[in-house]
Order: sequence, then C-alpha cells, then structure tokens
Amino acid sequence: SLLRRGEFSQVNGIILQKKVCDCWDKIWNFQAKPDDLLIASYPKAGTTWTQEIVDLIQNDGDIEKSRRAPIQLRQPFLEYTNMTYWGINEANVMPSPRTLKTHLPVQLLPPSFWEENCKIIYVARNPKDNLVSYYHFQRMNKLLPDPGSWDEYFQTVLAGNVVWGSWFDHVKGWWKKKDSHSILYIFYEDIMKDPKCEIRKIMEFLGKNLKEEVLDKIVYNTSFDIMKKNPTTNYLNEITMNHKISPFLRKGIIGDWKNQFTEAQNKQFNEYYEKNMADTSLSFCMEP
Ligand code: PPS
Repeated sequence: SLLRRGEFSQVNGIILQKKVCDCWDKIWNFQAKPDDLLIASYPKAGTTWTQEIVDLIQNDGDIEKSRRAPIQLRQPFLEYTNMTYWGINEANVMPSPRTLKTHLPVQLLPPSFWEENCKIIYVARNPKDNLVSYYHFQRMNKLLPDPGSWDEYFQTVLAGNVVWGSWFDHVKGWWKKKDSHSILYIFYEDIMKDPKCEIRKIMEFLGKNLKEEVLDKIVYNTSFDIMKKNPTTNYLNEITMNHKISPFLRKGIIGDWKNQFTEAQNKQFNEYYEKNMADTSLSFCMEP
C-alpha cells in the first residue's frame, strides 16, 4: 500500500501519534464545558459499543437520528487525527451538549474536564480479549504501528510499548479516579451478559427515563449483528483502515483470547496480571 504507517512520539512517557504530541498544548488546554459527556476507554475495550448506546439513549431510541453521521463525527475523538480528521477541531466547533471520546490515560486528561465536573463513562474490557482485539486493529489500521506477528506483539505489550500506554495503568488509573469524580465505570463483559441492565445504568447516569420498550429497542440496535450492518459504526470510509485484513467489528465475543494465546503465553500473562493487579480492588472476568 502507498500509505505509510503513522509516526509516534511520547507525552510524559505515554506513546501517542506524533501529530498529537506536536500539538499537545492544544489538547491539554482543551476547554470542556459542564454539560459535556466524556466516554473514556483503553483502545478496543468496547468504546464504539458504549458510544452507540449513549447516542441512542440521548435520542430516545430514534435510530434515524442516531444514524445522522459516522460515529467519529457524532462524538469527536479528542486526541486522534488522520489525513482528513482532527478530533479536537471537530470538538471545538460542535454545539453543546457534546459527547466526546478519548483513550487518554487518566493523568493526561485535559484538566478542564475535572474543573467543569463533566460526567464521564469509562468502559473496560478483560485484558486478554482487549489485547487480541488491539492486535487485529493494529494489523488493519495503518495509522498505528505494525504489530508484527502475534508472538512479537505479545512481547511488545508486556514491555508496555503500545500506543496510549499500558492497559494495566489505564484501567487502574481510571478506577481510582472514580472515588473523587463522577465516573460511571462499566465492563464490556457485563454489557455482553446483561445488556439491558447496563443500558439502564447508563440511562440513569445520564439522568434519562426511557420506557421499557425503548430500552428493548436500544438493546436490539446495539447488538453486534445490527451494529455490524450499521454504516455509521464501522469506520467504513477511513482510508487508513483496511477492513479486508480485519473488520472493525471483528468478532465481538468474550474469550476469543483462547484462539490466540498459547498455553505458555497464558501462563506468562496470568503471572504478569497477578503481579500488576495486586494493588487494586479492580478485577476482570475473562470467561464467556
Ligand atoms: S476503538 O477503536 O478503540 O474505538 O475500538 P472499540 O470500539 O473500543 O473496540 C472494538 C471492539 O469492540 C467490539 N464491539 C462489540 N462487541 C459486542 N457487541 C457490540 N455491539 C460491539 N461493538 C463493538 C468489536 O467487535 C471489537 O472487538 P473484537 O474482539 O475485535 O471483535
């Protein structure tokens, strides 16, 4: 392909796109407003799923309204850029109330979000499936580093050399922050196992009150199969993404890591997990 892989640099030890690092001041000084809603996550944790659920709740389940534009235009992605898109510029021109997306680790979130006391939804996914999903995404998205083979990628991850930083620091950092700020912390596995319960939680957090039938409609329209057919939730026009290598909505299951991790890798990862999760009350379900 003629498209080169993106370039990277660091902000306070966190690897980010070079273009983002080059104008970090602009991102750090982003002015949040009190009625902004922020959806935060580690990449591939179920961000798009949460975004679509939120948009449908905000639009009372009206799918036509929710399909008004591709997801990254409905809910700008703060610290992301490609050839034609700058999330921060989209956010700056968007009328309020805005819903924004970020993958920033908690310590890099622009301080105005805390100052303005914005509502934040954080979605987390078990690390094994999260990393498998990230691996396939790096294969297909030219803006991210070439992951190499799975075995190479596995070592890269353990060394913490991934864009947006270590999964462990990310999920733990945001988990801790929820003690002192209005953060709804949800899990991919919970949405999978009881979508209506999680959708209701999000609805209550947003201060909405929707009828049961509307909630059922949102459950249906945010299922994997329906979202896979929705042209606005698949990044279909992103020239940097090659959906033939791996589609954006790839499998959408719990436990796909079992098809990717070798037994030795699983053992190594379990040890690494135990060590790195010893200092948190946070825990993850990795089984379907
Ligand atoms: S991104 O690029 O960070 O915004 O990606 P993100 O949306 O966080 O993660 C993509 C993974 O979420 C899965 N997904 C879903 N799973 C179940 N149901 C629904 N509705 C759904 N929507 C997105 C998507 O398939 C990616 O996971 P994998 O395991 O790769 O399939």
